[in-house]
Amino acid sequence: MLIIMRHGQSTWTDKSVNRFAGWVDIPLTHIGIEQAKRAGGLLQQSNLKPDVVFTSLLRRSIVTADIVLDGIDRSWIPVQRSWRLNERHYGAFQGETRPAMHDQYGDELFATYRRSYDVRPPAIDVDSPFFQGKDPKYGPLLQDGLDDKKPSEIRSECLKDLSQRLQPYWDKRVAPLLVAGKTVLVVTHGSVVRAIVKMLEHVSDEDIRSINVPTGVPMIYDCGVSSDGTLAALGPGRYLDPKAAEQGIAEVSALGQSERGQSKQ
Ligand code: DG2
Repeated sequence: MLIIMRHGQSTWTDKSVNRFAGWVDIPLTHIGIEQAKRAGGLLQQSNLKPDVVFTSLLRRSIVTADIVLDGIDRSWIPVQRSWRLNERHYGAFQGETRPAMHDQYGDELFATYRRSYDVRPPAIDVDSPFFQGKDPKYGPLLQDGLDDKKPSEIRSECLKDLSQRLQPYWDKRVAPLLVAGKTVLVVTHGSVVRAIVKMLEHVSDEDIRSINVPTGVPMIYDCGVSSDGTLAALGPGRYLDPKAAEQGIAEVSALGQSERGQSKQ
């Protein structure tokens, strides 16, 4: 079984701040911490016991996972962290507010940069304080045995780029555990959840544009094995708290409003 969730609310998904984060390593808010505790409670109520947990290298994912596991008394399970589970690199949008970018680029282009499958936001300048080129997280210590990409060189990503850097990690590290019948918890980011939903549910490039992911609500996939021995989802993902998910999805969508109050993703 796969339990997948976006981290709890971060300081930059708080609507009073409302900045694009991408690879900027911002913390959870108090609300985000409460969401993570509630997510732990939901796992407890459903008697879900992860055997292993995966996180990104960003503290909003790591701290959320720690709180969830503490809540179910499973802080001891093995953890695997990877930049491949990081949020999509948001390029030059990192550190900028959503309303300002909406107004600068207009409804269509803003929606395309935010939700399309294959259009990257403009690349971040290497001198930007929000570029991670020198961040030790992405430096020489990083060895995931999948040498196809240098994360320190990434300057912007679309969802397709994210899916391509995620795929080898998913195939080698995550999927085999699910195929072996383990319960796997993945605590990650909105775009990574979208990429995994796209992959498991065969969502089209067009339809993925309309999928938003709430903060801090676990979603479950029952997993099986297809005839060729690979992982197959046995049905669509289901949120453990559909009402909270619905509210969270509406909040994510509303973050994209322009300063003039137009509503477009
Ligand atoms: C958000 C996604 O990612 O922003 O990078 O700012 O899941 O890490 O909070 P997350 C970010 P939107 O694409 O929803 O605007």
